[in-house]
Amino acid sequence: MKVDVPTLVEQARLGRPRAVARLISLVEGASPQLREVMAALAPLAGHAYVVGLTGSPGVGKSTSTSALVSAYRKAGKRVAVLAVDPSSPFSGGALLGDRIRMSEHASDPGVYIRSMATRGHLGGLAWSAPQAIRVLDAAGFDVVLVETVGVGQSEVEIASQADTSVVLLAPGMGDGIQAAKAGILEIGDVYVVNKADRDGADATARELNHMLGLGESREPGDWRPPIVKTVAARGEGVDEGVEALEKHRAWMEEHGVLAQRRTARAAREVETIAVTALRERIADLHGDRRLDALAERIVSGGLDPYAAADELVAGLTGLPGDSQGPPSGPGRGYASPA
Ligand SMILES: Nc1nc2c(ncn2[C@@H]2O[C@H](COP(=O)(O)OP(=O)(O)OP(=O)(O)O)[C@@H](O)[C@H]2O)c(=O)[nH]1
Ligand SMILES: [Mg+2]
Repeated sequence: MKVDVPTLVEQARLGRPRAVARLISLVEGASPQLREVMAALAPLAGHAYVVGLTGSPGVGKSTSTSALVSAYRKAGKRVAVLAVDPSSPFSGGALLGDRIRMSEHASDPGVYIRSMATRGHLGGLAWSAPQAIRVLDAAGFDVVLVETVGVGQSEVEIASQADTSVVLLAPGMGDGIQAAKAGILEIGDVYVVNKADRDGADATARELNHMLGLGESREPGDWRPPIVKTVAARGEGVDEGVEALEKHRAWMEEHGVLAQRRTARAAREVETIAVTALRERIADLHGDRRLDALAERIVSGGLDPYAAADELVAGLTGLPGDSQGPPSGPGRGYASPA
């Protein structure tokens, strides 16, 4: 069904949750009208502070998110929560628990909570998360909290979408080692050891501190990620967490890092959209006469496959192909994103 985009955007701007929900559904469903939506949103966005929260399943991300929502609400901010589930093609199901965990905010008009599934989408998380974030940003939320379950690459991906990345760990989950394995130690701007009411929280914090220190080659003025201990279920340590976030934000602003990160994020977004578009065009070529003609020339020995691919890419993009061939041997096709 065709959507009246200007009206929808206007209503979202007024904070109408149904309009916001509708726009995010357009993102989730990769609607053909997204182009129009994004054009309408572009001038409205760029104000929200985007915080990513990631960590192993059950570490306390949703509980912490809910506690952060309370803290920011107390400070008079409008807050949106985007719970991204990279493992599911359906939103809702797996995140039902989150909704219960955050139900205390359900009737607060200053809070918007939404879950989103990304699996099975072209471009996945890298494609859909920034667009959903832009919807929330344009809708006037001061803070957007993005919760992602730590499954492999997704947390590193989500970190690249946020202004500030929070990595959560909990004692007794072997999280320290897992964090090192998953590359999480590279992405945290703030570390939280949650469930500090349990044994081993100090040891986890120490281990983390040690691991973070190992790679240390920081210049004066560089950001040193703080480690905050919390009992999210009781709201303990949450104020310290907010303080760490605000410090990081101030540091980023002071050092031009915020603008840098946002520019890098936009660049990746454009890249993802462009690569997706190219890939679609290339996928459309199966059975295309141009492709068949090139293939016939390869078979007859008149053309090598790299030169043929160059010709194809040049024909699709209007750009000359890369005649250098692939950087790392066969198999790295033109359509694969970086
Ligand atoms: N003891 C203790 N339990 C906590 C604390 N914070 C959260 N929990 C509990 O840990 C469980 C998981 O919390 P969630 O907030 O759902 O964790 P999550 O990281 O969002 O989980 P997924 O979204 O499933 O990955 C719940 O039963 C919480 O009540 C805490 O500080 N201490
Ligand atoms: Mg959760």
